[in-house]
Amino acid sequence: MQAQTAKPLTPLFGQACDPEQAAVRVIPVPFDATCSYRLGAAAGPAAIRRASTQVDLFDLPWGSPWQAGIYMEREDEEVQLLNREGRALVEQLRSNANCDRPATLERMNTIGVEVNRRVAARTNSALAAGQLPLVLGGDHSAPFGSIAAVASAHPGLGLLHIDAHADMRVAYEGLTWSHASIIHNVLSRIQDVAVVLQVGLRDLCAEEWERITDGTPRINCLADWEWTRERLAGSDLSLRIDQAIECLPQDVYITLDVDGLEPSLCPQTGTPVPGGLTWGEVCLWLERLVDSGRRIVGLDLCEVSGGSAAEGGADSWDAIVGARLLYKMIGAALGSRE
Ligand SMILES: [Mn+2]
Repeated sequence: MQAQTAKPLTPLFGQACDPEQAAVRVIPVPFDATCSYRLGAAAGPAAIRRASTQVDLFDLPWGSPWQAGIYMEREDEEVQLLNREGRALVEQLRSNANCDRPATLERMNTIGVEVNRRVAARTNSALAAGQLPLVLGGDHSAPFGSIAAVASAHPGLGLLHIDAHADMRVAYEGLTWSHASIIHNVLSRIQDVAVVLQVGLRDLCAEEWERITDGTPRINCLADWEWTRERLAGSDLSLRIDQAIECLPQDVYITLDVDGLEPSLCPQTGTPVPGGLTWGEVCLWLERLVDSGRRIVGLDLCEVSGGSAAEGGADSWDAIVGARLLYKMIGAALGSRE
């Protein structure tokens, strides 16, 4: 008997393309087990896929990025299973005083390693095919494997990190691969990442701030309060961005946690914080980065909530913004490689 063929999925942005010929490979990671507050990011990739059909294919200033071919892979069923198991384990850790904590944390650690391995493998396959890898989270633990793979291919890589949080917690809630630890993990485990520039930060602990400001040239930051002060003072924000990105090398990976933006653009995200970049500002960051001549060699978009809309229901505002942001990011990345 023949295996049942999987249900065809709506192509991203409604445009079917040859998976082998596409310029961009979108890698969905339906994983949010390490989320520390509100779940929903695991459903983000599917929600963005649905909402993307409503995005106009002509974009200013990036033109028609879809023409280069944007292929979104199927979700990895093993990651779906690991997410289900991981969510239940984290629930036990939080609510059940009798659970075997060391064993549960060890299993969570194994789950994180396996998700990283799978995301790295898909990224490496995109890189081998000459395609731009783009991870679509998932919580912010999702792209670690991809950052590692892109950094191996581009040693000396710069990381532009847009986020409300510094994500430098060491094993947050005991979870080594927590969404709140990704930048710590990058800094301590990926030596090929030479520089990190953090933008939008406004919710962090004293230890994280000390580490950011201890003078190491590897960590750079334009925190949200500095950015907001410049905006309110009427400073030339383009110039401010140009100064900030001077620390970045030629090849840049963008890791974008959607909560770096104003909560009005991501109301259902896992850990929303007041303040943040406006829509126009995040677009300006992308434009200035590309105008500076830097090349975007990998990227991810994380923490977009799939919302409560069931399959077939109305798309959430989070997913609509996510789909549009994704198109902008792809436009910028392709524009940087021309
Ligand atoms: Mn984050």
